[in-house]
This record gives sequence, structure tokens and C-alpha cells, in this order.
Amino acid sequence: MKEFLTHIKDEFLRRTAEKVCEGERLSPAEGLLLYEKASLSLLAMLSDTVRRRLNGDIVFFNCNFHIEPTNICINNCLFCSYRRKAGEPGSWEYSIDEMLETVKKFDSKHVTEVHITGGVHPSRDIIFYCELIKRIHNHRPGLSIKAFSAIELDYMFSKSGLSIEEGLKMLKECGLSSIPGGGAEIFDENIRNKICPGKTSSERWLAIHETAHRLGIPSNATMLYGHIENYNHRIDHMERLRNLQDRTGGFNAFIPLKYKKHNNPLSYTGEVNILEDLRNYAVARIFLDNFPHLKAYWPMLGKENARLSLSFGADDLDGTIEDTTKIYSMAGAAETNPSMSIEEITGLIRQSGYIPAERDTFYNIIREL
Ligand code: V47
Repeated sequence: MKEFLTHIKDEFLRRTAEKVCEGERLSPAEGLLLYEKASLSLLAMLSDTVRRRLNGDIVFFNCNFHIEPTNICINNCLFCSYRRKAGEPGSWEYSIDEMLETVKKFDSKHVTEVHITGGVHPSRDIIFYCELIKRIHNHRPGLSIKAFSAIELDYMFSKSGLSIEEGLKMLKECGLSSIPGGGAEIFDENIRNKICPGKTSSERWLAIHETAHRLGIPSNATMLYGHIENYNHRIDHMERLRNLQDRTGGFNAFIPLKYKKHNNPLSYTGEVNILEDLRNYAVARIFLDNFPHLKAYWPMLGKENARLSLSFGADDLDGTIEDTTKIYSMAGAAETNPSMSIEEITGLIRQSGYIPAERDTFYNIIREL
């Protein structure tokens, strides 16, 4: 590795690469330099160094399924292919009984987590969602409930006149165990205002996660990239997350989400290619030195590209999913019916030279396979 670094002509880039090898934190300017000037081969080496330092040879996955309670949403995000108005063709709003039926379909299956997220329904409040969580928890207490993006939480708390802390405490008492990373999009206020005007602010997104961490509820963070943002915006996004993580340590995983262009008003931007995806995984792995895990969300990337991402810092493939999510297939994602058996997911990890480990929501290893 040292030998390889001596061939880097740009002195600033060489020094930056040396810092990564020595385990030193990068400044935003150094992160930007990696995006702009580092070759993919250098990024592969540096990000793999960081991922091995944090996670050795392990690649995690979990056994999970999704529930998307509704696609009716008060927001009108330009990147969204999924949102419908109430009563519009293609809209859905599952009752609590219907969602419990979905949970029951997994009664005889090995799953450890249900991931619940969807649109911000105008008339559903915290009482509805507490009831949903409570009934799932009572039905299967061992199932971890990862539910509601900060955007859904913001609306249900405001609608019920609750502070963030009060609302989160209520949900936790009903059985909520963690919070997914959705709704972060891009924190830069100017870009955010263009791609999702009127949506929960970046400041409030961060405040909800910070409060959750303080209450012992871990969470994830996403970044929607590859539309009208530039590298500065991505670094700014990750820096805000890194600062919060320094204060709380409550984030488990960072999940870059590549913008998919089908059936939404932002499609004129096109989509970035796989090389850009790999560059982005690598810089994220290197820059977010205090995030324990980097998740390659395979339904979005496709199985082959998810496999490639493992050589660019990713150590988590999310889960078996069981064909229960529509948010990406409606936007033209690689996988139209996302589902992977345990054999398939572990085979994919092994063929890439890593050791597969089934994890729970909190990244405790359930079994190495
Ligand atoms: O916030 C919506 C994204 C997110 C598109 O925490 C799109 O484990 C690309 O947050 N192209 C919601 N992305 C999903 C999410 C998530 C996914 C997987 C795992 C976890 C986790 C969280 O989906 C939204 C938005 O950024 N999204 N539309 C689109 N056209």
C-alpha cells in the first residue's frame, strides 16, 4: 500500500491517502479531493482499508420484510415515483388489521426485523401508529420493529401537539426499536428546497435522530445522490451526520441511495453510472469514520452492483426483504421483485471473498454462515 501511495503525483492527494491509512479523520476539503481527484483503484484500496479496520472480513445481512402502510402523502417530492393523492388510482392505505395479516404471513419464517415506512398520510396520527406498533409487538415480541422515517415522525408528532421526546417515548413504550434512515435526502437547504419543497427541514431531521439516540433508540441515515446536487453538497451532508454521530454515537449505518429516474418529475437529470456509485460508497466509507456500517441497499443497486460495492467499503447488504417493498421498483430500480434467499445472499457474499454473518437490527451477530 505504502509503495502504491508513492506513485501519487498530487501531493495533497498523497497526503490525504496517507492520513486514511494512518486512521486520521479527513477534513471536508480532503473528502472533496477524494471525490474529485482520486482514481477508483485508489478509492477501492483506501475504503477497503477502512472497512477492514472496522468490520474485518464480515459482510452483514439480516432477515427482514417491509410494510409500506400507505403511499398517500402530503409531500410532493420531485424524486418520488410512489406518492399518490387520496383516492387517486394506484394509491393504497392499509388498515392495522391488514398490516397485521402481513406480519402473520411470516409467523413460520425466520425473520428478525420488520421495516415499516411509507407516505405521510394526512389523517393518520400517533394514536394510529402506536396501535400498529403495539399490535405487532404483542403478536411477535421477538420481532424488532424498525419504523417511520423522521418525516413521518415529524408529522405525527406535530399533528398530535407532542414534542419530539414525548412522541418517541410513546412509540418506544409500544415496542419501537429503531428508526430507519429515510427522508434525509440532501441536507443543503437550497438543493432540498428544489427537490422536496416544504418537506421536514434538515435541522428537524437531525433533531429527531439526536433525540432518538438520547432515548436509546438507534437509527440509520441515508443520502439521496445523483440528481442536481454536487460533491460539495454530499460532503456537507456527511459532515452534518458525522458531527451528530460524534455527539451521540447512535447511528448504526449510512445508506447512500442512488436517485432512480422512472416515473418522477426529476427524471430530466438522468441517473449516474455504476462508477459514480462506487466512488460514492468509497468516499462515504472513508469520510464517515465514526459510522460503524455502510449499507449497500441491493434492491436499489441490483445484486451484481451490490456485490461490487463490497470492494468499495460496504459491509452490509440489508436483508432478504421478501419482495415486500415497492418504493424503488416504482422508480425503476434494478430489482422489480426484490427477494433473496439466505443461500443466495450468503453465496453472493462468499463469492466476493467475505464472510457472511446474519445480524440483528443492532448488528449483533446471530450466526456466521
Ligand atoms: O427518503 C425515494 C428514497 C428513501 C427515490 O434505514 C428514492 O435501513 C432513489 O430511507 N430514487 C426511503 N431513492 C427509503 C429509506 C431506506 C431504504 C433502505 C434501508 C433503510 C434503512 C432506509 O427512499 C427516501 C428517498 O431518499 N427514494 N424515491 C428514487 N426515485
